[in-house]
Amino acid sequence: VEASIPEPQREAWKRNQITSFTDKDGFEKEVVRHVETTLARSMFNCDEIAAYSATSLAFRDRLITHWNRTQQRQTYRDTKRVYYLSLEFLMGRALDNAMLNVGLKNVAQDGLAELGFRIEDVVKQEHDAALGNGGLGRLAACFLDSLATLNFPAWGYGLRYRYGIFKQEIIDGYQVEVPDYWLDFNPWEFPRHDVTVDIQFFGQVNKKTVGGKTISVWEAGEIVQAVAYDVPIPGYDTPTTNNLRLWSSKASGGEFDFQKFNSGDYESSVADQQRAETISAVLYPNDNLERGKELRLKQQYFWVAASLYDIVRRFKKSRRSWNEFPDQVAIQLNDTHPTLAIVELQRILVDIEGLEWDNAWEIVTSTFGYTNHTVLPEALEKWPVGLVQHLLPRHLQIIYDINLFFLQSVEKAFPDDRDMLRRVSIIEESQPKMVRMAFLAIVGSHKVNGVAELHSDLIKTTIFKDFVEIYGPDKFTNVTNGITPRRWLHQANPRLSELIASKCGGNDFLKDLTLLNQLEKHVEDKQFRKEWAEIKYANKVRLAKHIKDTTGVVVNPASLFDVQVKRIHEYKRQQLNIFGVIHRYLSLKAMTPDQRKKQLPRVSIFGGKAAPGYWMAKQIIHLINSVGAVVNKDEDIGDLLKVIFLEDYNVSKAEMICPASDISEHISTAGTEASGTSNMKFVLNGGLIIGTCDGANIEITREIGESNIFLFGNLSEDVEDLRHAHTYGSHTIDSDLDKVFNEIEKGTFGTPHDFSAMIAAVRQHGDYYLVSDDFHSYIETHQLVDEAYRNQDEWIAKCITSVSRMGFFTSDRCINEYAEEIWNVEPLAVDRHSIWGP
Ligand code: H53
Repeated sequence: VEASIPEPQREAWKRNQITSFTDKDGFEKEVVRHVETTLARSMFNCDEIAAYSATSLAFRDRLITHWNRTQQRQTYRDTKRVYYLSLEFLMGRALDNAMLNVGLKNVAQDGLAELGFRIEDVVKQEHDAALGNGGLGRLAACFLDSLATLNFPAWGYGLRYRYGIFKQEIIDGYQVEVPDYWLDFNPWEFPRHDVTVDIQFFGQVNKKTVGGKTISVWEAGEIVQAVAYDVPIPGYDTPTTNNLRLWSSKASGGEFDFQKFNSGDYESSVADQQRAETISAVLYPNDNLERGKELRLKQQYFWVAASLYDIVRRFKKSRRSWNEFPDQVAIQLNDTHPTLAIVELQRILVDIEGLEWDNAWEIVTSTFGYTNHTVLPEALEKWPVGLVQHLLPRHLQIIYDINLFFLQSVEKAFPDDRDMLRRVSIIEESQPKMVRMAFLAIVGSHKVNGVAELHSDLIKTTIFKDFVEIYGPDKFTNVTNGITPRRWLHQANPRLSELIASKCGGNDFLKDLTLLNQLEKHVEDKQFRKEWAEIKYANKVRLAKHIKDTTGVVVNPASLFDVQVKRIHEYKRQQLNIFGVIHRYLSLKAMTPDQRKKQLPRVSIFGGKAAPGYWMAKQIIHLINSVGAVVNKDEDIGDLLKVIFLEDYNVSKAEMICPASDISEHISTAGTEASGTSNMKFVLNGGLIIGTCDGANIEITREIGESNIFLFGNLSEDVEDLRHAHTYGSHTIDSDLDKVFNEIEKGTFGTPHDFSAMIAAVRQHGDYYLVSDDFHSYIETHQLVDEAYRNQDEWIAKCITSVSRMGFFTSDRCINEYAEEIWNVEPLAVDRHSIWGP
């Protein structure tokens, strides 16, 4: 690296190298400097927000010097890089994570205390970076943490939405959406006004002959500028600080079109600007649902084109031949949202760089990997051919050519199966015709993976079956999801993390999670169990306080806390949970006071957002709140049952909720939840789970043992037959569930009409999600939970044993699997003692 700077200058740069603070005094100096200069305030006018801002700036300065060195090192070594393309990065808060990852939280805590602040209060000032909906976006964030921690040269590419996922308010029991304007003050991003890309839309394609060769030229109808914003991603206990580059849209040619402006057309000039800015204005708030909106397609192309331009520009600096592109670049498609990248790279190589089609296609397919995250039909992306034609005329031509060559090869290999061509065509011959993005992603990638074993098997036998025949099974693989133990244990549950460290030989388990297995030999240790239980209790007290503060309901932390927090969706079956709660309520009501005294007190806690246009999900939220309103004030019941809906579930709330659960619910209809990742978070924090044989629940069971999990319900292989029977046979509803429905219809929980569609979905419309089929097993299993919880000693032993066997579910393991099986990349060794500092 050094040799790239001429001798005389090098000395001056070295002499003046920035040195980051390492102790309390150094930290305090930086905070005061930022308060007084960057924020232009004085110590007499320093509130918690200012303390947060200054602390963040102090850590940001530190990260960015590490960032610079990491980028310099990666450029100099010029090894293969990974690019993770995701429309969502659900990062949550950055400060606490940054302090812990660089190992200076204690320093900051002491420094802030001397300056008059409690670090917990300071950390809470930060607004979540909520650029995602749910599991898919949070997975991307965990992967960034692991990529940096493992020292992989890796970049994330996404969109810098002005509005992240909406804030949820509950008013009269209903969800109300409030915009999430989060960019007021964001010290974690660096605008790069010098890194811009012009992105074209609309227009037409013309043929031109250049040097005897006919090429296609796409004349743009509209140009929008992409501006880069960089977010540093610190690894844990390593100087590696990677980059997350988010693109923001702007009218091209600066603030206004001056020509229009000067000719008096002020309004239209402003309108152009606003139209351009609309592209990155807002995150689409749907999880596992695609609605085919033109602006969404514009977002996808805008982001993909800017990212590829950037990647290609970086590659070209190394002056290698194009055939080396896949040796230098691996691009992972997080779901089908970035699939246009395949088409865009083919366009760059053929139309702009002049490569032959076949040569270009070989490069393209060797570069991309595609991760599928769902089998739900409503979540699989399809775009109307007419829309693609209008917005991206050249891309549609390329898609048709890709499809043509693909279908030709299929026809050759399967000459007797005419229907095969219709089934696998990238273009669905429907009215209107549609581009099937998942098929395009498969054809344009060298590897396709699912996110848990069952899910990866299912895609091979259902939605992608034909492609397994065409390409053979090796193109399809599994990488079971994981979570970063840094955020989800060390940061979210510091006391448990510390207790674990005391039994596992220090903090190394945070980098090698399999070291948790050392806990198992302490399971019988009475004192250890006691401390474990105390920590759980303290975490429950904290959550109880939050519940009191936000809902006014007082819950007893000695109750069993039963938690279901995730996006509200029929397939995730919050309706099953609330019907079960009603069943419990009715059972308690039917008891004598003496019988009631023997019951175990329980708090049912729900949280999660419904997509604004998902009416049924909103009804489910309303039912939960309506049940809570009745149960929580019923004096017969008291502490025996409380029903809570926590407003605005997000990453920072998850960090408080996961450590406080006794049992959490992962109860999707078998075969519908691709993986789930909160199941891992809850178990890692010493909670048990009740769940179906679905997604990663199955592998969690295999790892922690069947006796440490509460499984119930039908299996995925039986779902199809059951659904068929509902529609074509006689469909009888479980009798206990029927009683629950009757009670709702009596008006016990408010106007019955409000909930009639939820009941009809089960009784009249075929019970697609098998709520009735699984109800009995669900109720019975909850009784087993109650019994097990009564024996606290054994319960704690189960929790400890489970945690000790969770090593597999770290996202570090995922990233190593991707690196080896899909990306073929290696970590970059870090020289901590280089003259340039780490
Ligand atoms: O992705 C998670 C899985 C989870 C799955 C989720 C997901 C989304 O959040 C959005 C769209 C989509 O296709 C899938 O539902 O099961 O754990 C990460 O893989």
